[in-house]
Amino acid sequence: MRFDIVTLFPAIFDGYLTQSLLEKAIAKGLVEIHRHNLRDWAADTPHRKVDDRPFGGGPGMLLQVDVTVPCVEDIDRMAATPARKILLTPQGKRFDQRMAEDLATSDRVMLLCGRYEGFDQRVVDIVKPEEVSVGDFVLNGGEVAAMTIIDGVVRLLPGVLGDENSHVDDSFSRGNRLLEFPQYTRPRDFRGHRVPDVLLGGNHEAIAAWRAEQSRIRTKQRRSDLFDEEE
Ligand code: 6GU
Repeated sequence: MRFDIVTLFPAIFDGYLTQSLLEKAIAKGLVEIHRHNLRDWAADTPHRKVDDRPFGGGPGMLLQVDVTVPCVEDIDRMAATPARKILLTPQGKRFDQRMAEDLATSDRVMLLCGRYEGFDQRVVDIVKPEEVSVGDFVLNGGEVAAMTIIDGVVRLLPGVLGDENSHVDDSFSRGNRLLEFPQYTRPRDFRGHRVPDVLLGGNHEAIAAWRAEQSRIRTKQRRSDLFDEEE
């Protein structure tokens, strides 16, 4: 799977791409991540401007359509097939596990990271990206959101995680829309905080029932909205 990231701050991704799981996935050839500095598409003036003030007034600066659209078109031509395009914005559809699972089936995803007040609306009208948000809060730019999406998608690609099934039981995954149950390891007793007896008894049916019940209790207490969600 190939990701193309369009950003004014490619260096934000430096540490992330050289971190263990991503670095290994890249080394194995399971994923390619290409960063593109939007400024490289700026007109060749001394300041290489990529943004301007909004018509009609208002705070902040907008990323310009005549810089962004040619950038997207050029990147699309860098591989055999055009990319599925995602524009990161707090105005977008909320990213969730279902979207991660769907994206993991794509060969190529382009992530457009906004800064300032965002992109000129005509970028959306012309490129027709999916607009995606990672939650109901405001970030300084799309870069951290793009990393969130890459992180959520890459771990679903076959061969990336050590154990092929290790994401099947994850909270929110297809087989499980509830939160995970609590887990314990040694020591059995730490300052009087004891591991629940059922987990030490070796009765696998009882353990499975306890875990299912704990998942239900947690989900009801913390995320009752997940119970109302339809498939
Ligand atoms: Cl995708 N971008 C920005 N700037 N803020 C956000 C976001 C995205 N998702 C939630 N907040």
